[in-house]
Amino acid sequence: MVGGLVTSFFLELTIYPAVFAVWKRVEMEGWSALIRRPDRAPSVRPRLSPVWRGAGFASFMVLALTLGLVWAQGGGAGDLSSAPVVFDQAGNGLEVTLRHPDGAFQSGTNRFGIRVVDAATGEPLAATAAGVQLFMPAMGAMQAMTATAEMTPVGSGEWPGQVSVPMTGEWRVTVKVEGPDGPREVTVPTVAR
Ligand SMILES: [Cu+2]
Repeated sequence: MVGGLVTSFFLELTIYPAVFAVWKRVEMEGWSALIRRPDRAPSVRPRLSPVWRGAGFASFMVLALTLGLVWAQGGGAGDLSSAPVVFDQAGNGLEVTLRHPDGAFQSGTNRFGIRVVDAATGEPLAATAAGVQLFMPAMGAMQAMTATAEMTPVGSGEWPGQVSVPMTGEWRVTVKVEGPDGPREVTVPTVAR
């Protein structure tokens, strides 16, 4: 997502104005404007009034910014399905794959994705709900901690999620699904960096 923001910012500042300039030239002078004619006097060239140039540029910027934002936001499901695998764990008739853009949970806000497959058929599980919870047992004077993720269904057996992890260290991730054969869960140890 950060990458998308940087790229779209770069596009807005460099590529789009250049494309806009070429487009305007072609609109005024036809495609021949793209061919350089050194013999032509520069004063012959018609010029857009500054108002039109400003308006055109402003509308282009708005469009570019909107596209950039949509791209950055929509990054969600798309780039999560190719993100590094944190774990791929079978148990209770399920196979759960958890992906995270950084390859591991971090302390702070995390976006991640899970994919749940029916271990018997190898097909995505037709589950109606999924829950993901991180648990860290009490250690010395420190109380046990729980972090519950917000999951969004996006398709068969796939959910992107978001969770706020209070600290680095060893956590147990429990993935619960409400499948056709009732609730099932898989617990996997992981380390938040
Ligand atoms: Cu702790």
